Amino acid sequence: MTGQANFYQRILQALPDDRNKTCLTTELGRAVSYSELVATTGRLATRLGQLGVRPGDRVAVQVEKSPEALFLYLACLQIGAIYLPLNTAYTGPELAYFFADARPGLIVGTTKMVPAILEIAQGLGNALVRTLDQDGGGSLMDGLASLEITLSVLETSPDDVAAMLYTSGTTGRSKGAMLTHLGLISNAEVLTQEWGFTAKDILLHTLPIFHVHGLFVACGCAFLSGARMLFHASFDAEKALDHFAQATVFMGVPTYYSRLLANPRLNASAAANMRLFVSGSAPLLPETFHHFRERTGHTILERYGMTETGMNTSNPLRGERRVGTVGQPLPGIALRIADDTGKSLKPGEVGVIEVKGPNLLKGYWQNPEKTTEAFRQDGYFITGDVAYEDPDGYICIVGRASDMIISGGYNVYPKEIETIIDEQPGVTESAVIGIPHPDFGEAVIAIIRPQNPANPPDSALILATLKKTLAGFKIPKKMIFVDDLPRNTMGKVIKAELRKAYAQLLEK
Ligand code: MLC
Ligand code: AMP
Repeated sequence: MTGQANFYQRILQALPDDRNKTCLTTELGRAVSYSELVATTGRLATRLGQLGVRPGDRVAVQVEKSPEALFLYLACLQIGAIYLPLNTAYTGPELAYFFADARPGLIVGTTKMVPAILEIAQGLGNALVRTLDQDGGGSLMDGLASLEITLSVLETSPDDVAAMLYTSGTTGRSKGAMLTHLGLISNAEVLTQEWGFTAKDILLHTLPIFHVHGLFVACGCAFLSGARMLFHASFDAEKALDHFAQATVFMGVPTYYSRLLANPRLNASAAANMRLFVSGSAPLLPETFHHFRERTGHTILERYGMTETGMNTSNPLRGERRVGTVGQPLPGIALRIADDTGKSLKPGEVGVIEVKGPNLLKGYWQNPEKTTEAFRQDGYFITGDVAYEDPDGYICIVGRASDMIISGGYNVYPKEIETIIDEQPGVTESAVIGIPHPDFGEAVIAIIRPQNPANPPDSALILATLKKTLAGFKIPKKMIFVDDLPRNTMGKVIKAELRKAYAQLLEK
């Protein structure tokens, strides 16, 4: 860890001396140099200042992946504004919640989403709205090329907030996890080091850049090592394979690996130039791990993290990458498997993962109660992930304390979906669960108890209502009507029983 507090300053420090070098290439063949990165970031920082964005202001961004979207993130860091990226799948009602909670000074959206955004912004006292499209156009960029470049980077304190990402944690509505400059710097430094990134690397970047994985982990390692990125707008197995021969590192959620495995082009010669495949954000199935090794000769390196903490553990670059484990705590991060009082358990005993280190969030935005609940007195953060430590110190995750579902690497909170279904005419109650799915790892399904089992409500109507309100990845892949739901003696629905009963529903 260096003395630099502003993450962008730390990135600038790591850039190669030759700024004409290519920093990233898009799938359309556009090459972006480091000098373009610095210049456009500086101009965007100036533009943000002109628009009245000040240090600590939130800049909410729901745009498609592009080099400009990345520069906007860096520009926010540069001026000490808080970058708030949002999944492009979020609907108007979802955005309304985030905007009302975060009160951004500036909202940047795509031209397509802006009518909906403007409507919400009006209700919030006319927050400023600008557009940024995937081709780099939009009102945010108007006249940008002629702006004088601002080169200064705000000197922030290590615990100043750099970014805010919404996550629901175990219960309730989404909370804004405030991530500090120190948190982002320390995590990017440790990963760059542990995974052996150098300026010789070429990272095939196909992840979205509105989450920790694609933005902080992948881009962080590339920026701090000077590795070039092959920047794909989204993950497509065919297109990814087109670029395998040029790349040395690939990062993805397990769904990316199962989709690659489903493609006959994946073999040892296709992956011959690669030195490292990293997986995370959801459990990697042992069968995916083994099939990938058989087909390519590469052993996927699995790591574990979360929005609130960045990365906590990793299998080793050198040494055994143990299947079914997420490796060992990263340097500088203390990890314990604890009972429900926070007391450390012995190896082999199952408890909740608690972590402590410079990587931790500062707290939840304007939510001191949830912040207090999430931390132990001694500073450990309670992740809610249930695990044990094997005799060699490798961490094996066996479940989650909450009934959160991870579908294709996106978290889904059943309560959010159940609340809407339960409000529909003819519905008494519902239980939303995750069941095994060959593509997404887990898929969302809804088990619904209708008021009149002989005449259940129209599932198409329920689906249509859900689609108006929720992002597509949260929409149940199946809805099942039942006469009753299994309950414990307290009257609570036993979801484990439902998960068991429907486990095979979507398997091939
Ligand atoms: C899209 N769909 C999904 C889905 N993604 N359904 C369930 N789960 C998902 N993850 C649905 C859409 O709503 C749509 O439905 C249909 O699939 C086609 O949409 P698409 O956008 O064309 O899908 P596709 O491009 O195939 O996207 C799938 C995916 C994507 C797996 C490539 O979801 C993805 O990139 N996931 C990565 C998520 C990620 O980066 N997670 C990191 C979080 S950070 P319909 O019905 O409209 O057709 C984190 C911390 C850590 O967790 O440790 O890293
Ligand atoms: P998010 O809130 O989107 O950051 O998701 C974080 C959650 O993803 C963690 O709390 C874990 O439940 C899960 N997760 C991340 N990486 C892994 C992994 N390698 N194996 C199992 N679960 C993981």
